[in-house]
Amino acid sequence: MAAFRSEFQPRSDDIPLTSFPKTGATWLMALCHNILHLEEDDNILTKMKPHDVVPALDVVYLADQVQHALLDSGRTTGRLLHTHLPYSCLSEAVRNSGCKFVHLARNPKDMLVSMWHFYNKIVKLNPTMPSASFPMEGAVESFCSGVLPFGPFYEHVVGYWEESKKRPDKVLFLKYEELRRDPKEQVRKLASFLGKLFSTTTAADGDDDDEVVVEKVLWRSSFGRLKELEVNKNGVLEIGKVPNVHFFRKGTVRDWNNYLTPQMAERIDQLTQLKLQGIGLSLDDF
Ligand code: PAP
Repeated sequence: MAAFRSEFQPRSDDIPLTSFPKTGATWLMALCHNILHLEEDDNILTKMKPHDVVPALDVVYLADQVQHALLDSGRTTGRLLHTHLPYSCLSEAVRNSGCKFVHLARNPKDMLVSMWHFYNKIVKLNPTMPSASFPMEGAVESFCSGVLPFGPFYEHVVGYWEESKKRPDKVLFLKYEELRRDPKEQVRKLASFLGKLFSTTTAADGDDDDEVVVEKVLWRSSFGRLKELEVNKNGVLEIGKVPNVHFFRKGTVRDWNNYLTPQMAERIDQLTQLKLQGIGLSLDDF
């Protein structure tokens, strides 16, 4: 992380996408890419996983040798980049860059269940890690104690929320559940924030109807479509070599209901209420 903070030089037209782990970065990356590059016939997301199209700054700067080449992905302007770092940990250069940030938040119970599945899969891949699975009781305990990768969760989400209130023209705060509930409206909001006016955009097939364009963005970014692509069924991440398939599990809301006991859910809900009290932010799952 130190290398990212000291070496990364942002450009003012970079677009950092930010999220706590397992809150839907894959979806956000695909949506932003498809909004900005809808005119391109050759949709790169059919050949590369979203995380390889939108480089993760945390990972690029973690590699033994910083892989600067990955940062450009062939684009000199409007680079989509991603980080899991909390806002307070970003360098002054990034915070003062004038970049537009898009943050995606998610209900903490669904995030935790997603993370629990992911880490249990990763543990099985790594022979140096203990083979025992990571129990849910331990995951809930870690979450409530604020001990998670890039954690604690609430301070992370509140940091971006507060920045979005201070600088709404520069920080857009989206929620996974709202994207699920009202995808067209949320995509329009995202596109407008990114400066892409659909009414004047012409999709590759020449159809410039706003509704059709929004549907095309949503379809190209959809869980069902991405999950079935060969690259996501069989490929691995460029850095880290994690199988892409592990980033497409279920893609739903309230899956926590299948994994958390009522006591676990209650404990997290109480903490959420306490931590988000009085700041105008809810992370409801509807
Ligand atoms: P990351 O933090 O490792 O980058 P991230 O993409 O943020 O992962 O989160 C993965 C979650 O997003 C998974 O949720 P689940 O475990 O509850 O299923 C994954 O299924 C979900 N996801 C991935 N792609 C999409 C998509 N296109 N639409 C909706 N959800 C998606």
